[in-house]
Amino acid sequence: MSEYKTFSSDDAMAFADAHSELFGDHSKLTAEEFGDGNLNLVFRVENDKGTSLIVKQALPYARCVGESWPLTTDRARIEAEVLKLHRRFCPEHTVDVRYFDPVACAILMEDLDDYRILRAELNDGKKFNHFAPQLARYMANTLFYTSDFVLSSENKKAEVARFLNPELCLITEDLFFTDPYCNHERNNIEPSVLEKAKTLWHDDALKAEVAALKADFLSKPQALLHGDLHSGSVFINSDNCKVIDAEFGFFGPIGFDVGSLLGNLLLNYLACPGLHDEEACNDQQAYLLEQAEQLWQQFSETFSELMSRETQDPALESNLYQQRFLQRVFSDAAGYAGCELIRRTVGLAHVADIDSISDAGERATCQRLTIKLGRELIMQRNDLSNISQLLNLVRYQQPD
Ligand code: SR1
Ligand code: MG
Repeated sequence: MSEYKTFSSDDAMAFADAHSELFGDHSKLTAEEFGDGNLNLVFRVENDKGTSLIVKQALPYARCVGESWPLTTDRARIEAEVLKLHRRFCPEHTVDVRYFDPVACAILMEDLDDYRILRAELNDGKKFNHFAPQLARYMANTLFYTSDFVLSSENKKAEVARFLNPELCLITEDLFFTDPYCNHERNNIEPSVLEKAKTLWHDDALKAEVAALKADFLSKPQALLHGDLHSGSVFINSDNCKVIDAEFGFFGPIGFDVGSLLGNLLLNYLACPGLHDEEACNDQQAYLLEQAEQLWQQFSETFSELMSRETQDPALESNLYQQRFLQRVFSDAAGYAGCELIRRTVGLAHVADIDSISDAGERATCQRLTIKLGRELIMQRNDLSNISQLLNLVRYQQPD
């Protein structure tokens, strides 16, 4: 292909056929477009033996809004390269990218057809004990091995430049840290929580803390982040999970990835009363808090071990510095988790956990709680010394 063209199903089949050895000359191929995300086209291409691959193509605009929101197709390169690098450091839990075409802005990758999206599974009340340890490992490995603890100064700067990703970072900067705290036209606020949302717009103490979190997002290139690590970016089956969708990747604060994932567990926790009957709700909430605890504990243990064993820069070997570093990652994660709760309630991009609550009253109660808990996490992030304290804040949340 000599120039960019939006793929039809036939184009996706030809692309998959040309760049894999799985299909062979005489295979009868079929393709269906099934993308339901905010940005891209996603095709499943399958042969008559049932072998399948995924073709993901970046559109030159944000799919969820339309052509009025132009968007760089370079995000496909970022996604392919982040996933390849993350797979080098955590192959078990990163989707396998087989081929990337910079002109078509298309990626050929493994089809996780025996996996389901983690968000959908949690919304259905499914419980898996492996996802917290596995995602903790994914984050610890990918974030440690792309940080200053390992990369040489020169290499780190070259990598920061390779993954600048200004347009997608701007989306996060706006949607996470700006829009929810003002009367922005992109906001998506249910009338029942409008009054509560408006309190955010006049909350100067909160806005100062969100500004600090945004400033760190803008200027703390600690490691190569996934950049959009919510429960819709994780595929899971009965024994494994794999991370997908790294187009928002860039060098940023480690706490952003950890906080995004933690925030999504908390969103699901707060949605439980609207999604399940009382007994199932109590069960699911207890399970989610255990997973959240393990997620942080195992992430911090693995990251600590890696720091003490594998740090390459002698100046960063100080044990005291490493402990302080991790404590700061924890506060950052608490703050970014709080931002995730708020932006998923007030901002443009909501989550099915909350939006699928059919009872309007339950949904409004849940949304008010996400705003309240989000605020507390942001405001108290530097006073929370450990994950148990953070989870107590969640556990004892009361509606206003
Ligand atoms: C216009 S993009 C909206 C959201 O979808 C992505 O998955 C990111 O979370 C982004 O904030
Ligand atoms: Mg995504």
